[in-house]
Amino acid sequence: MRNWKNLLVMSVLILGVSATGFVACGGKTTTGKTHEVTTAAGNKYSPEELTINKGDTVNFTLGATHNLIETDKATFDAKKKDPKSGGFSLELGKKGSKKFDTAGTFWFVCGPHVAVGMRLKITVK
Ligand SMILES: [Cu+2]
Repeated sequence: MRNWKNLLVMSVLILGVSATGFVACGGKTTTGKTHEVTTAAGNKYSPEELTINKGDTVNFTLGATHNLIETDKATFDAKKKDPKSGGFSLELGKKGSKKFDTAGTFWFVCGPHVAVGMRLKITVK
């Protein structure tokens, strides 16, 4: 009788752990790959250009003196920092991520260093 009880407790524990594992797995909706963008010496993003697939996510890790502002191509080309309306941005030294669900080209600049060319271009295929 005591052994049977232990078996029951064990079964419940095992089922509980399996159920938790299933939920953790099922809750993950990321289907694409994850890419990393950091900042590097010489006031640069690393990499400065990135090509990814629709559904991929980019993790950004910024050094303390760098931020990230999404802009449009004209602003990017002119080395200006006017933000794109509704665009993505990160403050100085922050971490963040963005999932890219639509194909196109996405333009980002660093506010303090865009004048010296600190820019990031992400192409989503
Ligand atoms: Cu910078």
